[in-house]
Amino acid sequence: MSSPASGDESVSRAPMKLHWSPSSPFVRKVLIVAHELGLVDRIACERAVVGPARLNPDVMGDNPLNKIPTLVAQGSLVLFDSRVICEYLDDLDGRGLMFPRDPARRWPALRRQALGDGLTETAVLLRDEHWRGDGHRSATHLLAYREKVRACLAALEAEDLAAERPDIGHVAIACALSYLDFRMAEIGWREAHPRLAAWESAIAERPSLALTLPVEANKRSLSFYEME
Ligand SMILES: N[C@@H](CCC(=O)N[C@@H](CS)C(=O)NCC(=O)O)C(=O)O
Repeated sequence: MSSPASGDESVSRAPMKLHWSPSSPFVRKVLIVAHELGLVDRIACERAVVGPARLNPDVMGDNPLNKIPTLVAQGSLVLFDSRVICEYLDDLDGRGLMFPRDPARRWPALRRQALGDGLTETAVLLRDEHWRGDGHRSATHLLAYREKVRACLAALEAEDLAAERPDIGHVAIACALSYLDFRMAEIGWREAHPRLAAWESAIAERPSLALTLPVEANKRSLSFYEME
């Protein structure tokens, strides 16, 4: 009789725990990938309240960075951040759908993932700077973040995003755009970016995206130090 090894079916099909919030764009990225790969039933989402100044001991027990998504995969295997988790899920699936193996598709996909994630990160920084409140905001930082968001949107408008099925680059970009809609709809990016808007409305119809739309986690408004 052999003891379970990492390749053992019973081990590799074990449920996974995801530190999760319904409003996090990076958690959403992981869930979209899980839906696309048919792995979502393997993941148990556990609500985690975190913020840059809101430490969560449960999350920190698994990830010293206090960030979500964090995936407790199998046994002692704990993974973060969204890029690593998405690649892990793609590996579990085995078809290379999200992280193409062909270099001609792989590097554009990874570059787009970096662009999409970077846009989300900049939008988060912009939102956080706003949340600091009157007298605490840095006008210089606000200007720089807005300029980076503008430049990313211009770069995406020029990008040929057409594909038979989405890869990790498309998922990251779609998450970034819907995060702009969710947190800073006043930007109204669609009007000046018609190609990108047409691409976004088509990809948004996929069940993986429609089922994971961001939801406001808190009904009451939070102070800067409570923010998620
Ligand atoms: N690069 C990370 C970013 C994750 C991230 O910033 N998550 C936010 C929520 S959207 C977070 O956990 N913030 C808590 C903190 O900064 O301590 C990823 O791709 O997973």
